[in-house]
Amino acid sequence: YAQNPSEQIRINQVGYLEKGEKIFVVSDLPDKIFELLDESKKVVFKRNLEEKGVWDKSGEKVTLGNFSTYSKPGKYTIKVGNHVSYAFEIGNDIYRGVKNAALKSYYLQRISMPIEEQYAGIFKREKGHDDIGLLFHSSANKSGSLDTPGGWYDAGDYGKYMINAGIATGIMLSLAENYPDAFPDNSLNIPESGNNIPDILDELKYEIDWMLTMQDEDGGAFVKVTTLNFCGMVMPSEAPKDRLVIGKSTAAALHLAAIGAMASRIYTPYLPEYANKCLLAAEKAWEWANKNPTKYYAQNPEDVKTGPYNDTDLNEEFFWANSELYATTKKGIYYNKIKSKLSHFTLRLEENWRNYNDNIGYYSLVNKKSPLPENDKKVIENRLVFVADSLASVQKSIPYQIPIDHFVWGSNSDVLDAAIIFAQAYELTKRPKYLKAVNECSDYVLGKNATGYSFVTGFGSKQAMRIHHRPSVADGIDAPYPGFLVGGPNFHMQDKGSLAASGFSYASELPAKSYIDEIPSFASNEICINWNAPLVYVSGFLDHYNDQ
Ligand code: 9MR
Repeated sequence: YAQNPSEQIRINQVGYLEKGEKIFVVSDLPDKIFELLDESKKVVFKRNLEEKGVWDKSGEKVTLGNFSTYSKPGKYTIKVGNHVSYAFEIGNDIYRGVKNAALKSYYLQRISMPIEEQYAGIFKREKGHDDIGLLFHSSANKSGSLDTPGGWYDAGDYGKYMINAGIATGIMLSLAENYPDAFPDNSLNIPESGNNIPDILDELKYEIDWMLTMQDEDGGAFVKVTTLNFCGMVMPSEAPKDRLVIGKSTAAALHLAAIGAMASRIYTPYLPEYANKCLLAAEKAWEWANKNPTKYYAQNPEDVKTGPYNDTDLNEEFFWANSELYATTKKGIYYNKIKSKLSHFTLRLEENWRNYNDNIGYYSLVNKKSPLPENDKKVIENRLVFVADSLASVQKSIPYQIPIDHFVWGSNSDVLDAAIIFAQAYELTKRPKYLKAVNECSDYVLGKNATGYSFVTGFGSKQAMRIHHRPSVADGIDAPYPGFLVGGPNFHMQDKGSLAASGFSYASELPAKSYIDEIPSFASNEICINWNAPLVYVSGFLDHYNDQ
């Protein structure tokens, strides 16, 4: 055999579920068959590889292997010619570790409390920012100061942004509502574990509590809390404290309205008073947004250089807020605003913070607990299944078996956001093909992709290691913080300049390979709360259905 594991066999490096789909990709090898070897190197399965031709997005000649019918748990490698893959597992708890780490990563991003060794092990760190008595930027049009503690750092930077907070918590609240058993109390080892509330709701509450502090007295919501510029690669406790409350926008208010409404519904059984508070905040934010429907945060003010999350098309945000408020209150005023749009469900790829929030609204409307009349649910269901089917046919046509072939900033999360549509279609129809489709998307981020990396830190044989994440860089520990999904291939490569300044360049500029595991690559190797959210969803979903 070749001495080292082969980079040309692209597998899910964590492993495959016993009854699940088991597909891998071979890049640029002429061989026509593959063998599955058990731990003693005995051949236990042998099949032909399927030729897929050359993929223009990666420039590779691709063949596909499928050993789905083999299901015996254990540790295996795949052999093609004299190439042998990394070792991987077949088992039913493949996603347990991934899902727990993916959600636990949010604890590590908490802003206003020390991250303690008993919960974080070697990733313990000092408290970052109190965010008490922060001044307003002129764009917020407000005097005085604001206490706005808590929440999660957005990404590799130390900002907190309402828009991204909304989409990230929205996706995970949706999981928590559909699969209340996915992260029960005591599953995560976070400070609130043991309080009789599912750990996922404890973790999300840390962010929602912060979002509530961003509401102005008139119901509107401020846009973000950041310094004027991004800071250097220092620990949170060393980072500048002169943060400002910046902007006030319709989009921020609508994200607060949607999340407040979801939270009110989902926390009612555990924290009824809190649920009430969330609903009041949501209704106030909604009223403000309807009175001020075009207060866009269209771009950063000139002196502000942090993330803009700018959006001037708020149709999705209005739909989302209306849907959640309807699902929570059943009121006709909200129903009237959504009823003509029930058949509009679609996947707008790219930038879930801008484009995917109405999708969450549809998920809330169509789920079992939703008060929407059955005939209306049917309208959404038909459309959702139609979209899932079209994505599934795209997936079949792409050699790596993913439903997208457009790779922009955060593309890894686009794959997983699409996977959530398959998950929803599975929930509605129980057709196995959708479960398989989710599986294959998940394989992609764990190594079955054109870069050969597992894009989830802490998981897989060839993991993303040098992530653009200030604490991971500054903490002096080789390993990055675990459980994070990096942005992934991004053919726009907006960070070429920063990379060049540090002596790096992308090894390939082909779209599916435009990724580099180096710290300065903020456009392909950063982590972000809105990208991890669909990872939490998809791994939570697959773990829930691990023996189907
Ligand atoms: O995810 C965001 C991407 O869609 C935008 O194109 C990009 C540039 O505006 O910003 C990304 O979000 C970053 C945010 O602005 C600041 N925190 C880190 C985010 C992930 O890179």
